[in-house]
Amino acid sequence: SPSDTAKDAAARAAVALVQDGMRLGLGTGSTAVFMVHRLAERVRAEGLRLRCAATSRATCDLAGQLGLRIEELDEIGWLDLTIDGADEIDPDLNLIKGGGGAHLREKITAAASDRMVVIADPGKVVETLGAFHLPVEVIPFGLEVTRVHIQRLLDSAGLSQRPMLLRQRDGVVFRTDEDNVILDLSLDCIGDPAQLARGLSAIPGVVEHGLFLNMCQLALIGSPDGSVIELT
Ligand code: DER
Repeated sequence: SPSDTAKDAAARAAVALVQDGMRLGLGTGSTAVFMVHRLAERVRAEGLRLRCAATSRATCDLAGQLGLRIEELDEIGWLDLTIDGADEIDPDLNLIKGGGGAHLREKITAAASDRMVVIADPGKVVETLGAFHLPVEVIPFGLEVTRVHIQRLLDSAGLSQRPMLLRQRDGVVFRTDEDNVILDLSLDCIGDPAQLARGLSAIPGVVEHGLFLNMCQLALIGSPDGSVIELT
């Protein structure tokens, strides 16, 4: 499909940045799947020696099946580059991530990297963050209390009475790799992402939110015709 062509083009452009001996963070999601396949092709073709940390069990399993050497982040210690997808990318390269439910490990991994490169199709590029729901990973204990705290925060930010849905998958409550749950906040438009990020992080039951601010240095946006635009 045109979207797959765009994702694969972005994935190939990111994989072209990988150098022998690099320590890599491997992202999660459908665009990251293209990236892992293209990376495995390069490793097989060129005998690249890489150390890779996965941002989810799903990515770990896929990478392992494709013959990539996967290690725990703590075994590697620090990464040269993390390549990951995004749900929204604004002009400052601030992101909403978490559509695939992996944003906690993704943020830890990106924060353990010298560089974060995002790969995406054109539909992810927005003027203002918020049209995509904002995922918030929450400890199940005290979930309803946490909801109250989040609602009060949103009220204070002029974002009151917005849906806050407990994410389901296949009819049951979705659980993250850490066995937490996710509240998806429908905010439409986030005027001050930094303020919202600070407020969410201060709520006791909140583990991590999907706002990735000042973390991405380059976004590779693939097109259905196979070309790639670089946003920096
Ligand atoms: O869950 C995530 O953060 C994913 O990276 C997501 O944001 C992008 O997934 P996609 O490449 O399938 O759109």
